[in-house]
Amino acid sequence: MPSTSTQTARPEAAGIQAAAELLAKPLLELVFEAATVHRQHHDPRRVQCSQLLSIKTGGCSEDCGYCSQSAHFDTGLEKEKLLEEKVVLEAARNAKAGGADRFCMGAAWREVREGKQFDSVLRMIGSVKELGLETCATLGMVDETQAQRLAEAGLDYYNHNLDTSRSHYDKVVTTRTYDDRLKTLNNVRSAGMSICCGGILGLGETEMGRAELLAELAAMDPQPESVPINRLVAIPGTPLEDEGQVDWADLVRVLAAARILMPKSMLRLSAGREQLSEEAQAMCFMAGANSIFVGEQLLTTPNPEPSGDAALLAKLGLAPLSD
Ligand code: SAM
Ligand code: DTB
Ligand code: SF4
Repeated sequence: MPSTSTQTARPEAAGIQAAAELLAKPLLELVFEAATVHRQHHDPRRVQCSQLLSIKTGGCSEDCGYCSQSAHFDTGLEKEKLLEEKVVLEAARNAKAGGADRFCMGAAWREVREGKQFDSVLRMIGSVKELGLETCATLGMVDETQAQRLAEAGLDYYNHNLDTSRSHYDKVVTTRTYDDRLKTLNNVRSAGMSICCGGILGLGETEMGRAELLAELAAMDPQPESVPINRLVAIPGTPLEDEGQVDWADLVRVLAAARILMPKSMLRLSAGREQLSEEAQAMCFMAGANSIFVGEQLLTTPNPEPSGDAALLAKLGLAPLSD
């Protein structure tokens, strides 16, 4: 399909069908296939470790139905100002000391606006980079100029998730469109940054919806360098507070299919690890996950204890990239 854009190529029906067929395979056959692909493209004993920090929490004008930080829902979260640069730098230093190789700064913004706050974020990125960490930010929508400024400040990755399928999107978010998301991803790519883009399982989507999301991610050219697969952390007060937990086997299925469809991408077993057993996490790594969030906190919700993660990786014979 000819396209002038690197990011907005729509998945062909065949791509969706291929993803659906993978998801329908017997679980262990699928995991074996994914593990084989994983070994052709990655060192299966290495795990990339990112640490998150919410640099601007709460009060967001978007209505993402899963999010603790949307101003549309009463989740009990206190709205905070942008953190001071020295606080962010201290957190990045601690993340590095704890074994993270990438530091990801998240802001509850609908979009970036030029001004003092953005200038401050640009300085944060520069200082984190100087510590010798990879840098990542997730700040909502960005235009071409803003993406360029982020790249010039030293930003390696921009996280902007598609979250779910195009067909399910407006059941989850009404304040922006799927094409808005793709536009930002395009701007990020044009500025030469790497893309971190994935989704959330447990938003009331069907299995076909998961296939659509996977096909949408896999159709990006080039494919995202980093693909986070989040398991919904149900937040009281949000429209999705009563969604049942995604079964671990379905999470493994999606990770395995993602590994086969995006062989070179780093695949992150992302939010939702707190509620996953060690055995289930082991299966996720077997299926090709090779990246996690480390540290006690994600953005506004807890993550597994660092000591427990270190013990789990050691038990499985895995090592952080920074080792
Ligand atoms: N405001 C920016 C945006 O939406 O792009 C950046 C921050 S936002 C919190 C980053 C991503 O976190 C979302 O796209 C979503 O995939 C993920 N996320 C947010 N709340 C979540 C939850 N309760 N469970 C799982 N993932 C979640
Ligand atoms: C991503 O895919 N997951 C991260 C990161 N990108 C920014 C965020 C997870 C947030 C989980 C809910 C919370 O802690 O607020
Ligand atoms: Fe705002 Fe991002 Fe949360 Fe949506 S996911 S409400 S854009 S912080």
